[in-house]
Amino acid sequence: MSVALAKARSTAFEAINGTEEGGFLDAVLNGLSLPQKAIPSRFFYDKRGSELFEDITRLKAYYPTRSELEIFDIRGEEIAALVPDAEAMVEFGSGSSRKIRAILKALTHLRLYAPIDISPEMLAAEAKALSADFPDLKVVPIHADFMSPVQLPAEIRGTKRLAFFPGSTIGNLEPHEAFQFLQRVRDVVGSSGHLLIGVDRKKDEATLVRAYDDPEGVTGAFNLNLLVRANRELGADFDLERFAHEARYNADHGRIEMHLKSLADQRVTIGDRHFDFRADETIHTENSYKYTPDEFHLLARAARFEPVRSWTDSASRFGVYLLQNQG
Ligand code: AVJ
Repeated sequence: MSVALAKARSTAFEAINGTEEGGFLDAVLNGLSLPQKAIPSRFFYDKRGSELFEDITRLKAYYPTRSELEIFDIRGEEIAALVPDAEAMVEFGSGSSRKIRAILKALTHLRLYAPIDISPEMLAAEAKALSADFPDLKVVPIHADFMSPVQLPAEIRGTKRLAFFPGSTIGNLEPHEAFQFLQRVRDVVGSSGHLLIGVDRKKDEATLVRAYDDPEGVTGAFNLNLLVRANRELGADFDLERFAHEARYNADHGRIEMHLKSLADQRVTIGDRHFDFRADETIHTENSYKYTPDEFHLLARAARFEPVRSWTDSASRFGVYLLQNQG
């Protein structure tokens, strides 16, 4: 192994140590070796990527965050009345602080809030900020990868639990992974426990594509930041002038796809590995699946979650679903 590659390997492993799927370097080397080159979307979220995502959520074109917040604001009390016994809320992947605040404001009977997150910094910051604003709420951070089986602390295990998974993050999963994820959530909430989940809906293609290809170019910068990160962390030599952001709707699969498109025939080097690109060849960087209410109900029922009630925003763009474990 070359020195550059050895250094890149250790840096990547330090950055993402503990995740089952391994680090950024392996993901990039393996992903760029596929016939359809790909880099998994979870690597978007370095410091800069997390900031850019926060900017995305405030864009006019990116409706999901605004639509979901509208639902929590208007329907908060109605949601609270449907889960009168819930004592603890377990959030899968924290960092969505505007959403958790909107829902905690309505769910005044909750005693405990347990965010599960892979980032200890994110957990600590969120715990501190929420404890200040909700003094009666006990915050119990759980440091874990929410895609793996999670061991709940005893004080959470002994409560009636409501899981929270906003933001249509489930859309990043392949449908079979989403199904497996829902089964895992059932284990976390226990028998008769609930899940409150936000899921983006299918809609006209123009609205969908605009949300992932905003005129301000923020989503483009978010996508290209993967290459910036690879150059910095892995010593790759991606020429940022010769890749372009692309968002397309794949109607067959019901998903938005993001790609990074090579603007020329070119070769990229990472350590002692080379990757050749033809002009117009792409790196597939994200899937964001969209579900009609019927499709999502079908998926939920298959995973033995019974739909209790669902809501949408005034423009019928986004779905919030309250489900109950039937297992
Ligand atoms: C965080 C996965 C819900 O798919 O809408 C936003 C990520 N990517 N713009 C989404 C994202 C490009 C977002 N999720």
